[in-house]
Amino acid sequence: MKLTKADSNRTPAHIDRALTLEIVRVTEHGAIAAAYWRGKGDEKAADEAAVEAMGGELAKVQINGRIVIGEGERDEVDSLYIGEEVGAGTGAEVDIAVDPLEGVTLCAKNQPDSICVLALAERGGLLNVARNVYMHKIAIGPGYPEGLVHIERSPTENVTALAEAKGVPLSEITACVLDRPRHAALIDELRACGVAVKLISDGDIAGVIHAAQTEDTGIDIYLGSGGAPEGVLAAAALRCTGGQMQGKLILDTPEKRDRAQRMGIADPNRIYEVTDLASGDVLFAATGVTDGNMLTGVKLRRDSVETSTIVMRSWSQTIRWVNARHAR
Ligand code: VTB
Repeated sequence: MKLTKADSNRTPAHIDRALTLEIVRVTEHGAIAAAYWRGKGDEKAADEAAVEAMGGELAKVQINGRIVIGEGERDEVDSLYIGEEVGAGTGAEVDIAVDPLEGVTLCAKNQPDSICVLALAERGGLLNVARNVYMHKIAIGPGYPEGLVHIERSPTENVTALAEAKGVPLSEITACVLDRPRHAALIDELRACGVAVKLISDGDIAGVIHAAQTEDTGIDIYLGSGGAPEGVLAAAALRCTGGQMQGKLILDTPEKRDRAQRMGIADPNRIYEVTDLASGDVLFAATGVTDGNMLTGVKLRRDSVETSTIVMRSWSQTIRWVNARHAR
């Protein structure tokens, strides 16, 4: 499927492209710090290490940055909290979403696809959501007609439409789903259609991105609910790779609805398209912590450390894989 620059996800360049390499440094540092905690069974220590390293590196970047998706609220965490001003304080006003260690459990168990993630957008470009909010998500890759799938249609209707558009039988469609009891009915329905289900134990930012890179991953569609912050970060990536995504927040308590309202969400039942979740010019970077489908994990060598990062820009729709060797 050819991705053209006319793709609707492309928007004017408002962000200095030199920041592309700057954000790579930030996710590289976060991933390296977390890598020392791979397989140690200590999720908290791994996460804290990534947060501290990312925060330190972010402080050097020439931006007036504001965290809109972070580690938690100001009174819960010391660093990378929602509303924190970050960056060197010179340069463009930008909003930043971070997930310093996406897949903390994967890292603590040294399992695949734990990554350090950051998205940077024009001020106001990223949907603001609290850490504890979940989101229903659906995503497919580029090259399909707009609206081919819809979050409020049944899984059967969506995979049937997708198989028809792709020109393959349902048995050749693969759906990626988080392996959770809440998805039991979804998984049963997909299997009843003959669809192959790739179950992931964690990490649905990577899950959504995989659905947009079908030729490499074999995954055609992402379905199910997961963290809303992860949904916004995944949308930022999809703005750069092309592809369609919809999200619907799960605001199931009065507290979550109140908090969402204070964060600017007027309609709790709104269906967000990818450009509502991440709008304007967007940069996205992710560095592998553990080896995964998308990225190689950090390699700790005797004299050096190697990292593997994917970094992308919505304006140019450039996707770069940056392999770096850092002196120890
Ligand atoms: C979701 C998913 C994340 O954790 O937030 C999940 O979006 C938590 O879901 O990618 P549960 O509360 O059901 O465990 C991740 O998988 C991060 O690890």
